[in-house]
Amino acid sequence: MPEATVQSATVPPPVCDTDPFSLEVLAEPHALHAELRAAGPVVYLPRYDVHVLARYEEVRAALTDWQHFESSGGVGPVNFHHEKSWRPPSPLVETDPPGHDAPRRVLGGILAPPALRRLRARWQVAAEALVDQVLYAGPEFDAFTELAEAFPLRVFPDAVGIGREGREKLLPFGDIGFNLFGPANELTEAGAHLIPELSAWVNAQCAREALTEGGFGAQIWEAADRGDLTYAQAPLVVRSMLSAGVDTTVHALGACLYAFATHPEQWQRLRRRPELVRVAFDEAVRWQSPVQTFFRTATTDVTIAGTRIPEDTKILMFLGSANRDPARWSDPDRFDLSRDPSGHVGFGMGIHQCIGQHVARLEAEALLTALVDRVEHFELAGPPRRHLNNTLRAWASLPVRVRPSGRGTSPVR
Ligand code: 4IA
Repeated sequence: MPEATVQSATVPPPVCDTDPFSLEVLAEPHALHAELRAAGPVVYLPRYDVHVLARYEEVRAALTDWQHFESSGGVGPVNFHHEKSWRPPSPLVETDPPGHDAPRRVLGGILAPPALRRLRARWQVAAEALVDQVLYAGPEFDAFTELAEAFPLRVFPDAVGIGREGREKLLPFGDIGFNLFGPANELTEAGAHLIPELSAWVNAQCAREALTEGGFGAQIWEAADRGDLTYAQAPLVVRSMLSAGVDTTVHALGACLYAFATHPEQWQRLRRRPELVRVAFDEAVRWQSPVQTFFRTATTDVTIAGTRIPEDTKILMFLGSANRDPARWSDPDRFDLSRDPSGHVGFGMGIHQCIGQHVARLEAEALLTALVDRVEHFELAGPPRRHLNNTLRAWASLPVRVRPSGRGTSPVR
């Protein structure tokens, strides 16, 4: 095709000057999302020299087209083809086939629903004990710190098989990692001084000797023994679980608890039909999108809706915006258990779709089921506070007041 034809077939995208990673937008992103969706299917952001996708259809299409929108160039704004990452690239989220296949297959098996079945009863008991303990102390508490943070920290590090010492470093490590999937700004600067210590601790937890027998981590090393992974990949796959598996679940549970504290009628619906817990979790993930954004790199010149995205440049996808696109969802800003939230892109889509989602669902099911039995009514007892992060829609505090049903057991400690 002659060059002139290519040129004339290409339309310049609308330009947006707003910084999506400014603290103001991170605190309240929905107005910008609506503006980007209305502007067009592709918008150019000169500030970061990236094309952005904020509509459901285009976000989904890019997520499922790894051949044109690769992850190997990094899923943040840094282009790994030209600049070094802050850490050795993840063999899962920062690679593509063929390198991606073996780590994906191994971890996918370890975290698949049948493999998780042995955890269900134990996690249910742990959730009931935690909820009983919190309710015993009184009807007002911080549902974010005491439940959404506390529950994953009680069960997930044990399931991976890391030691007891230093677990308080997991959340700050995750926070730093998710900030670094965004641009250098005051949030990345605030965490920079902690990177050496936190990374050294996390890397030490990934060593074979640090992992207890039978846990997810030990199973990854056994896969290396079988030749299903290289010994160089094994610790990095353990690192992926510790990077991606804590903060994400914590803020997704925060999203659930915020949803029910602000939608008491939806809580009543869940209490009448507890089999909706899984729908509730996915609807909360759609509605809040704990992971808001991710980047890809164009492997060739790619044309989306007439706009040319040049080879080797970055594309920014707004998962949180796609999940509230009125062209895909009716009344998208409503948290509603009567809708079918499947098809949301809160866990991504395609070959990189969240590999830990079954673990997250199991944690949510345990915690929400324990609460359904024990709490008749939820409400906010004060203003909830956000925690700002470049990638996560996160919480700092969620004060609630509850009316216990009186069906709990005495606290187990
Ligand atoms: C990794 C997308 C996000 C949840 C994520 C973060 C880190 C890693 C994977 C996924 O380190 O592999």
